Amino acid sequence: MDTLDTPAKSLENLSFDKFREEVLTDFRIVCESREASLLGRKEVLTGKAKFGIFGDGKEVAQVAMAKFFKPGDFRSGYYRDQTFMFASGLSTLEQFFSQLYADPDINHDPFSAGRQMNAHFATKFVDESGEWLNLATLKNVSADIAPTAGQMPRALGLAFASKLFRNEKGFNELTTLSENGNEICFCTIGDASTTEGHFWETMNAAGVLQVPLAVFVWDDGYGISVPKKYQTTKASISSALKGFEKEENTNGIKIYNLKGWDYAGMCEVLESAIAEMRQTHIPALFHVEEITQPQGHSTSGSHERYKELQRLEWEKNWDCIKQMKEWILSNTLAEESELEQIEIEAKKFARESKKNAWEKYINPIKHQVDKCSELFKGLSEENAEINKIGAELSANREPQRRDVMKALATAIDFIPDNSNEIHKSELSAFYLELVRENAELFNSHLYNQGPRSALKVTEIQPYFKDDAPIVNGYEILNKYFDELFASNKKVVAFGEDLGFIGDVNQGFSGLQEKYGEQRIFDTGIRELTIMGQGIGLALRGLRPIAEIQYVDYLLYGLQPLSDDVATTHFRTKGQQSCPLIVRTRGHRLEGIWHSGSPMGMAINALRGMYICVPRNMVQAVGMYNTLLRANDPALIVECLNGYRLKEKLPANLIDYTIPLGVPEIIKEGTDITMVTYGSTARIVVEAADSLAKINISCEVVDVRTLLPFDIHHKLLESLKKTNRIVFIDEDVPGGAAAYMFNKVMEEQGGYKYLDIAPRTLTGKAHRPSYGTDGDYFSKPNVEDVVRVAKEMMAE
Ligand SMILES: Cc1ncc(C[n+]2csc(CCOP(=O)(O)OP(=O)(O)O)c2C)c(N)n1
Repeated sequence: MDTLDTPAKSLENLSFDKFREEVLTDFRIVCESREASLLGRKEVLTGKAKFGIFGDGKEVAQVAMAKFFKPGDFRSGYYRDQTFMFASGLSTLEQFFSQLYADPDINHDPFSAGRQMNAHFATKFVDESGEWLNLATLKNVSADIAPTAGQMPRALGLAFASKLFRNEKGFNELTTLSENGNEICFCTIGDASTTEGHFWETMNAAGVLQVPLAVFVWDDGYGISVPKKYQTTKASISSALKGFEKEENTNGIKIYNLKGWDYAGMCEVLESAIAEMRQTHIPALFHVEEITQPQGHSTSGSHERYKELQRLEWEKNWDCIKQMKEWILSNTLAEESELEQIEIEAKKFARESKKNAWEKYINPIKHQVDKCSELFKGLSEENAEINKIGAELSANREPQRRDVMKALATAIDFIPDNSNEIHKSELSAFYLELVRENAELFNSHLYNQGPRSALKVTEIQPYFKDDAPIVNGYEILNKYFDELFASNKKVVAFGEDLGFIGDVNQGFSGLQEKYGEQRIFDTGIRELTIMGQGIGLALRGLRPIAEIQYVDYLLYGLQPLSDDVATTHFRTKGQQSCPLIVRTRGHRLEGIWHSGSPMGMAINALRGMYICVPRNMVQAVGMYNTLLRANDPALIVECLNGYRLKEKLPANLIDYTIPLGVPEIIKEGTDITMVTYGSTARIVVEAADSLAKINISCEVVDVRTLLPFDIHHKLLESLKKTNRIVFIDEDVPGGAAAYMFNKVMEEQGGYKYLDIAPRTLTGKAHRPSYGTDGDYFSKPNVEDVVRVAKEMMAE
């Protein structure tokens, strides 16, 4: 009898009831998630959504994982993690469907405002004014990207931040960003994607650094259609990684093998493994095997094409939800009827969620259609063509914003200018209103737009005392970094040879000793994950300066910059910011791989970052100052041959700022505008000096930043005066000089002020040959500039 139960017994009952409830909640979540996948696929096949990729087959593993994901933790994962998001309370099914429909309303798709394919998740890290939220109390999801394994470098950085927060005393007071570095980064990846170098570089770095990184490999045996025997040595990522495994008295990673259908087994292992990781910061690989993919890879194909019958049969029997159900029944945690009821309810809930999401998506467009119909009414009588456009638009059962815009634009074109003025202007006004609305929905937030925009930083001029010392360029940087690290506690700097010896050009010389190894440190030779470390630290609210030793090696680190950093703000519609500063050095020096200036590559790959090309170190310092007062990410290319050139030391090193997108006239003139930047600036000035002797007056303009570019059209003003213009740099023909040319000619309308053809003078198409002569015959030199100027004057 109940009343006779001992207290111990009722406690046991209580915890049993709680346990049972938890299991059934998990069962409900996995069922709902499965229904979302099944319905999602249908929505694509019937044309309501464009593409779908779903998490069916991974549900049980993900409810298990979500149990140990605590406030403060981070996830860096990929497109299979819908169940994890549902189980963590970070997504509703309705939001999941809103993203599937590409709903651009951020209140509906809170991850990307319709900018990302479905199942690309994110949570909010910064508020509308760009201030970091209290991340230590939130469950945080860094925004997913589609390139497979692209989440790995970022995951390393997010985990690495915990290590710094735990070990650097100066960070102790940043309690809203971390609770003593207790946060784990949960990373997910498909088995085939572990084939990428990103995965290996990350695992190695994690093993070396000892950071709390929990990597879950969802192993369903295929990468789309290619089986893992073609992907991974020994067809097993955990076997292949054996040499990375931590042993007594070594660093390394822990390796666990789990079965994706074994709910109880996974919960048991994860409970202790994750708790241990919070304490020790030892990274771990959870190889979750025997995962299925019931609907195949995505809506783009069917898995019957590449899976054998036997495999398909196996997948049915070992479906994780089927197995979980059997486990619940065999442990008498619920009656079959109870589970069936949950399944029925899950179906209903998923259908309702889908319906709500669709209505929320389509209604605003239908309003636009209705308004069009109203406006067309006044016109259609006199114009059969408009009648037709209106009828077609109204008959469209699933109109898109594009259809509305096309109908409006076509109708406006059809109305003769002299007829029905009122209606034409009403139509045009509505059209323009929608142009603005759509621009905000689809094209905004590439950069910060609010108070933390780098373009809103107030300009403060460098100030030189009368007796300002004249020092080497590297000494300017060295003194600056010293003051910076003393005054801004959130700044950290790292890269190859940056810590102990203070970088290959001594910018950080002596500073590790002063500010400690947590803030200024060496890394392995691994540009990709150096960028990843920078990304993770920046997302978590610190101010990293991550170094690529020479710009020639930027290519190794370019992918995460282009795909991840440059898109962070855009793909989350401003909900995440990644204020990473990438420091590097480049332009002319010696040899094919120490004199590159691939700025065309950089500006094309990195829209979403700013690109600063200072001509000297005083300029560089001002740019660091500007960037550190804002949230936008940037690349700064210092002049490799500028570290030993003498410069005057400003007295207000830590205070002055260089405005981005504002060129500086470094020599005034009236005959030719010479546009340049970086190391070429000195060459052009030298040429201009000698041209002055033969009465050719050149105006030399240093654009200072390539992104943004001359936002106030200063170059146009110069061109209006000279009517001749040449763009000079060291990039290949058609590179950054062509970009500048395009900006001034087309965007600024510079062609109207030309007396002669505009020109570019660039490096050769090949990389520079070695040595002094190699440089002379490969890159623009003083004589080249003089020759071009003379030709232009003779034209
Ligand atoms: C860098 C890159 N290459 C190729 C693709 C195309 N692609 C998308 S998913 C995928 C297979 C990934 O398989 P796996 O890692 O096992 O994950 P699963 O989809 O099976 O969960 C491929 C090749 C991509 N997104 N990114």
